[in-house]
Amino acid sequence: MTILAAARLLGQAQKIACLTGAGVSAESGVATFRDPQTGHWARFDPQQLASQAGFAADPGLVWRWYMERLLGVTQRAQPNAGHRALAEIEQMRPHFTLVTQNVDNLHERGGSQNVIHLHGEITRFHCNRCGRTHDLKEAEQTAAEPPRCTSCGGPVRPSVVWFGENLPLPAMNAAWQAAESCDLMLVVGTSGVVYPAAQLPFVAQERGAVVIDINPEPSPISEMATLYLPGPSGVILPQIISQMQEAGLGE
Ligand code: BJW
Ligand code: ZN
Repeated sequence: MTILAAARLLGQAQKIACLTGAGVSAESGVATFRDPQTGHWARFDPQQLASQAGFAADPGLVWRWYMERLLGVTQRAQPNAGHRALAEIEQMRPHFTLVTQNVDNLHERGGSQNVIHLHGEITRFHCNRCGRTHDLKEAEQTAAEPPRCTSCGGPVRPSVVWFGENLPLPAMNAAWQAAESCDLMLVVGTSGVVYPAAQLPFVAQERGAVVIDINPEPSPISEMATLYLPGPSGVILPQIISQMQEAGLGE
């Protein structure tokens, strides 16, 4: 019943914004951050691995952790049914904006055309001192220490957003615009605890949008959502699409 309600709401909405988090990639074998057993932060200290202070204290440790994750994402993980379903909704509905906190690029590999990356991309690199972007060869990526910048000699780092760092302004602006102007926000696989991204569903709701949350576990967003669909996104999203197609709600 709730699946049908979600299909109807998605089929009727004029402008849809979607916010995704690590949960959408969980079924691709990519670890989330806050799962109490398998999440990154269950085993590692975020301040040590995802902050300027951590990088300054031990650049090699941070570099190796990210490069291991990069290998996992590029060589092992494949987009799952949830990524593919979101790409399909983008094709079915005229105004659909996908905003992700994920750095793994699985949305693009799953067929999504326009993806706004709030927390950067693990496949890109820049100098931590001067900001110059770098393309790295495989040998540089698998080195034990971060490569040095060819312009200033500073350490190169993955182009992801660490705690205490500002989010990329163009992505922030685009995400805020999507949240303020949508009439439906679909939230998928985020714990909704990291700001400013977690603010987006509230921005949408304050402007009168319907909020649908898909997550096996309740979160602050499922509590405020118009519709909460408990379950894995790789199962729930394809079910919604089937209902949209059955009811002729896709066009
Ligand atoms: C499934 C599923 C399935 C599982 N299907 N679902 C106090 C109050 C408020 C804010 C702050 C504060 N103190 C500091 C701040 C600011 C801070 C913040 O929000 N901290 C809070 C944690 C307290 N934010 C920042 O620092 C941000 N910058 C900023 O605010 O700049 C201004 C500023 C400047 C100077 C000083 C202070 C502020 C930057 C945030 C950057 C976040 N970076 C990371 C790492 C990125 C790089 C990397 O990949 O390593 O981003 S942290 C990590 O969390 C990552 C994620 O994008 C982000 C969000 O996590 P997400 O995606 O929600 O994952 P999980 O694991 O939390 O949840 C997964 C969910 O999926 C769960 O709910 C599962 O149930 C679900 N799930 N299987 C569907 N099959
Ligand atoms: Zn530099």
